[in-house]
Amino acid sequence: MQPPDIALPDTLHCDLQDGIAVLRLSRPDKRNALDDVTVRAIGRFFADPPEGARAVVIHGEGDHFSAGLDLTSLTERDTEAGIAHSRLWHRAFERIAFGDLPVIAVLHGAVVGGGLELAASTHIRVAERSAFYALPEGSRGIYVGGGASVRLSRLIGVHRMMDMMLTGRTYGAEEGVALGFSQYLVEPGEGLAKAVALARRAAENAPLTNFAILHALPRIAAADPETGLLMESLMAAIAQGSDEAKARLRAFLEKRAGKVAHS
Ligand code: 1HE
Repeated sequence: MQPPDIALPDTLHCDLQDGIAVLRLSRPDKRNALDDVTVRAIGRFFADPPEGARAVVIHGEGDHFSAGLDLTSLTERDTEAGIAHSRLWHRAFERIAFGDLPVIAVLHGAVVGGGLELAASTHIRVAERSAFYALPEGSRGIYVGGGASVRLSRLIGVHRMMDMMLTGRTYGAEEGVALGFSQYLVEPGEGLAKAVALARRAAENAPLTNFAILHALPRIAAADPETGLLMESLMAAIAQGSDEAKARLRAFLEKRAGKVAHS
């Protein structure tokens, strides 16, 4: 394990393990509630990830992934400061969603409010059976501000999100995997190892392919179909033209590369 080459606050820790940066929310006494310092540091981390990192895993210390926004910071904030605060979260999470590296979240315990928004900005989510999802903003008299209206509504559907906010409905890990909150469901304590294994796999892809997956795919999916199909053709041609693609295709044709296998 190597220490990262960037300064982090006490609420965040990072280890670099063979090209995988493992970022830990580290404020378990407050259930990894996210204050401004932490959100800003998350933004800086993903804008400039540790040298040598090829994928990132993010997880939470203690019994919960994250209790969301640090509610102690909210009582004094006026409307103008509220907009700036939400935009701070947007900038930080945009750097996760549209950064240079695949990001995999390990979810356990409470994944609520801003914690769920953080999870929704990652590319792959691995849920342990203890994970549960909620948007308590409805009952706290506030509104989501960390991107859930855009990202979570796309993952689980606008009306499911409406229900969560209007009625306080929560979802558990098992139903969550069927509904799009996570792509994987694992036993308690197995999430980190699973996420690191997935990160290693993603890190083996050609960098240009990962660029296309992280940057082109979500934009194509959000575009009108005609524009999306054109963007897909352009991206496909760019990827195919790379030396790495040619080398990988040659390796397959010469029987030096693995076959697709279902396990
Ligand atoms: C907190 C926070 C927090 C806990 N801000 N301090 N988020 C929420 O509305 C969720 C609020 N939290 C909870 O519902 C529960 O804490 C949990 C279900 C997450 C965990 O329960 P539990 O029994 O393990 O912990 P606890 O005893 O409730 O909390 C332990 C301590 O953490 C306690 O402080 P202490 O000084 O009394 O020990 C809690 O006050 C503190 N704590 N959660 C501040 N969120 C960009 S906009 C996003 C908008 C939102 O995210 S709204 C959702 C906010």
